[in-house]
Amino acid sequence: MTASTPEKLHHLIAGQWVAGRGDAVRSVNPALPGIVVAEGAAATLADVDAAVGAAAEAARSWAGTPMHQRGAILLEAATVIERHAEDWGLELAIEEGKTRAEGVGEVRRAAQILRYFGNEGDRVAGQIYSSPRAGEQILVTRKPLGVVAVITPFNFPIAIPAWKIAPALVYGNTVVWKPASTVPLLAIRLAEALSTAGLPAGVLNLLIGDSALGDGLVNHEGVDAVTFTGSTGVGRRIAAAAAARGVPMQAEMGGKNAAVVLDDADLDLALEQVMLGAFRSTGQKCTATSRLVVTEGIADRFLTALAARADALAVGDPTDDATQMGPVITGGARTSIQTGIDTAVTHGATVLAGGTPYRDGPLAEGYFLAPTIVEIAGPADIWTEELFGPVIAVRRATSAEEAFALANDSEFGLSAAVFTQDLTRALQAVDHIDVGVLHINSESAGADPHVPFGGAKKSGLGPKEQGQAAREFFTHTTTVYLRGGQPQS
Ligand code: UN1
Repeated sequence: MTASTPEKLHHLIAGQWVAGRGDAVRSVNPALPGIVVAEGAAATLADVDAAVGAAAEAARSWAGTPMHQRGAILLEAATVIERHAEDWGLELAIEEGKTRAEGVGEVRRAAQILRYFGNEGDRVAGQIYSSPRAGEQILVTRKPLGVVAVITPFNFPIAIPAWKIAPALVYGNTVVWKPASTVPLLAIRLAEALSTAGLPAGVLNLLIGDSALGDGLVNHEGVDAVTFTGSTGVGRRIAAAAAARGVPMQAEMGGKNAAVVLDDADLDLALEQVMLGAFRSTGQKCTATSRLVVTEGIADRFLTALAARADALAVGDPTDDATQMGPVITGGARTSIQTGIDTAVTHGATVLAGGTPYRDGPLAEGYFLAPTIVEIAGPADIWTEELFGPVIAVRRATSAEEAFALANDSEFGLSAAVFTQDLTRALQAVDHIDVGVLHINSESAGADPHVPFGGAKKSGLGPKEQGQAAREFFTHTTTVYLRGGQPQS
């Protein structure tokens, strides 16, 4: 790609696009870090005040708007997004670093999520219980929470915001959103789509800035709930802040997701899916495959074939259609992931693929890492700590039982993948592997909009996301004991 003029960053407050007055903020192309993608000035704490105030002011009338009308705006925004899938997908690849095909796919996925929630008005809205008293019914109705703070990560710059903002809005909440400061351009695109679709002023506010701005938002007294996806450290800090203020919070955090390949697996399928799970989006998904457990009967054969595929993966500029894996998001991420690999090697890990930094040429200039596979024989940091990059830590197991135990050997429990053709083994995996999302014979990443998404153990806090699970978080219930005006006996 060629250098072009950086996009100018703006914030959306009370329906107005405004320039910031804070520190300079810019996103760069992680494949060619000399190229600035978007730049401007960050929002300030005064902007947080203004945005929360605008969201609070818009809340009553938005909550009073029929859900079908709220949904119609999401459906229209989905159409706008779909229309821009190719150009916004390219921008996403340039700003975030995933391949163009993945970028376009993600933009389409955002549209699909908006469509799912856009149709929520057609679904069941509450419950009715029978009453032990004559002439009475008990209804459970749902109401919005109020102003929701939405804090989103860099790795899905439009899909994750869509899956938080769409349910927040359709259930009648108003939103103040702070995206990761590395991907502001795609945030602006989503906000533009919703504005173009007719979202009233103040219902969605967008503020771009660093984590201090996020802290200001989360701690703002006008915020009624917080939804967050990102690192475990930040998630726990935000959860503590929300708990201290007594407001509901939902945090999707780390993963250290295992793929388990048993002796009886379809090995070609497992190879393909482990590659996708580990290296798509350069391994920067909380659902990525970062651990691999193989049973002894197929271990040598499988690992040799997997290492050959990893070595053959086309790493390069994500806008080049031949590229299969782009860079990681920042130079800091590249350094910390490489340090994680180096530490494992120092402690005795065997490198099966990759492992060493690119020392010259364009891959050394961009934030690239080689697809890396290391084998370990026992406990190691690379087995327990989320690196959020293109790295698989491998262990061998002597039985399916041991393999499932190794899959569970993590404080996280987001997702796992099990490769077997034996139904009994698959059902044992369902019983024994403690995760929020389990894939049998498919990669560990991926999430459909109509089903619950989220982790077990320390991967998440609060209700799950997506589908009907989203309703649990974005609404509260009022139980109504409903009688007519006649005496009951
Ligand atoms: C996916 O697996 O396609 O931050 C989605 C993340 C997750 C979303 C994963 N919250 O990577």
